[in-house]
Amino acid sequence: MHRKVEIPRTWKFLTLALAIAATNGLALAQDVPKKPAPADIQKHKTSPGERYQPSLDVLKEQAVEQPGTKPGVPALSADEFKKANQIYFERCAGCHGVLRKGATGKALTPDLTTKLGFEYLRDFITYGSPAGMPNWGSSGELKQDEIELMAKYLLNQPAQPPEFGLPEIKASWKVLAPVDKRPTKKMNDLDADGLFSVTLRDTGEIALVDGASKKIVSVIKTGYAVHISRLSASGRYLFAIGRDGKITLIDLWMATPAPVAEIKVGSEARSVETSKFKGFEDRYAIAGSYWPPQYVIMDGATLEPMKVVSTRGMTVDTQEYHPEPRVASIVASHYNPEFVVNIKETGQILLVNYQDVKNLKVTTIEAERFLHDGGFDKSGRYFLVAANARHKIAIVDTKEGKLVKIVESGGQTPHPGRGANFIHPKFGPVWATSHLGDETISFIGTDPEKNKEHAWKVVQKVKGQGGGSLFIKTHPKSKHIYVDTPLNPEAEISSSVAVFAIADLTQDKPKYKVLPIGEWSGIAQGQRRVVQGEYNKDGDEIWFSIWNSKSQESALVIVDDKTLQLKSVIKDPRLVTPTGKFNVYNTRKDIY
Ligand code: DHE
Repeated sequence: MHRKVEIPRTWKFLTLALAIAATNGLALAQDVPKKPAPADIQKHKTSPGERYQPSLDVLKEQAVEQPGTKPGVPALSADEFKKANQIYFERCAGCHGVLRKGATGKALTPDLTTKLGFEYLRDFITYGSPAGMPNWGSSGELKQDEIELMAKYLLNQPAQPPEFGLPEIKASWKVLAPVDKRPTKKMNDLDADGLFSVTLRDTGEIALVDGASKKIVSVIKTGYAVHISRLSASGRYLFAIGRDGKITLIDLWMATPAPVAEIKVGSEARSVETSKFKGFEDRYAIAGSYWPPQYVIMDGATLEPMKVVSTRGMTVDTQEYHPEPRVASIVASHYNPEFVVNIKETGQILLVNYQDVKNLKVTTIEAERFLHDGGFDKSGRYFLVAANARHKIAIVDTKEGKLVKIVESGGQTPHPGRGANFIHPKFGPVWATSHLGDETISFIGTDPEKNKEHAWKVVQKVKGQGGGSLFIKTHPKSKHIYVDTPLNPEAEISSSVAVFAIADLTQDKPKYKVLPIGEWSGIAQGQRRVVQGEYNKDGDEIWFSIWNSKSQESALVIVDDKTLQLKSVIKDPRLVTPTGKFNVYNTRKDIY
């Protein structure tokens, strides 16, 4: 059952990027035959790792000024320009950058594209490349006229979406309930720590689900295609961020939890976090944007924007200027009054000290390019983050404010989510990641005190069901590790999870059990992708989302962690496209 993954064109959940494989440093001019032979075309299906690229769905809807056309370059009408922009931001910008100056993919600026010419670009977009560029034309995803339009578009000057500075951010800021009008004590009898905030991706909402009764407490409107939820240190405030950069601040003390403030921090965003260091609990919030490339520090109770900081700067390796390095994951240090901000394209990890926001001190740690997601080790001191397109994990000591090490992850395109921490029977405390590009699950030693010989090394690699994994999960009270595979093209694999018994990891090739979560949901339609396990507060249940399309039925499936049996299924017409789930207690305490 260990299969390398090639994901088919039919994957419609995520709009996909025009992927030139960054990892291979693919150069248009060198690799692409003008008229590829049909045999070649068959070969280049891209891997989930290459296809799991940002889709700038919000920017695609935004009006962008059309640059003038230079002599000798085919002119585009206003309608053509608008359509080309939509295609570009939805499918291409994730790899090639908003400004076409390159991100994980190559630059496509007119100085380069005009050398290649219209016919070359048209054929390249049509047939793609075995090294990773999707064959948009021969796969039928783009029509002939759309391909020709894109070839012309690439010969023209890039569009420049507007910046989003403090005036725009401030104009979007709304306090719906001022602090002095909010409750002074908890006004409901909900077990707040037991709640789950469930992302309802395609309706732009979160559902608050009670952990004990499994009933939906409320469904709250948030930003577009809401991405993640995070909790304030006290557990009172819940922050949800949409892809459109809108943050919704929800007060869990209200009789019925409801939004008390909202703000938009950029045009495209994915991450939000709040201050957790002793003495600063709940005081500040931070959010990072993909566009414009910046982070914003806000007041934790009102979201009042205090400081906007650009992330434009030099790449860690070649030390060249990058005009749009996106902000990927952000975590709040427990050891210092700092946020750990991961800058994707430059590979710099910023420790942003919020003690004095006016005189902001930022420590810039050289890490590795293409930082994406990550989490703390068991002690909460070390932060491990995947440089996914480089197949590496960078480790930071948040106490000393230093890079510890960068290690090969041991597989293709690590994607840990926040990772999973447990005590390995042979190697002591480890942090685990699964991979998008293959079936590898890697365990990295995290205890430099008592298990020094294993610290910061991949101590063991085991094989799961296949590639296309996004999230791995365990809990301090659990004896199991769960690995999802929602992006695996095999329906059977994407609708189930693999579970390893921690005790079995003494074996060289430990076996895993497959839980048919999709089947357990009782839903017959759709691909029933099973995504992101999340434990309840007590650590005796793990919840999975059945992520179908918007028009199909979805569900939450709850597994008894001890017996690995189905415990319950939550179905409700309001549960549309559930993806991430965030238990209040585990999220605020960084338990994973
Ligand atoms: Fe995510 C976390 C970016 C697609 C579900 N996602 C993150 C984080 C980033 C990110 C930077 C870390 C936030 C943090 O910790 O501060 N995600 C991106 C993308 O750029 C990408 C690849 C494409 C895009 O255009 O957004 C992408 N992500 C997805 C999905 O398609 C998923 C599966 C479904 C969805 O809801 O969109 C998805 N991402 C998640 C989830 C987390 C996440 C559930 C939080 C995991 C956790 O345990 O903390």
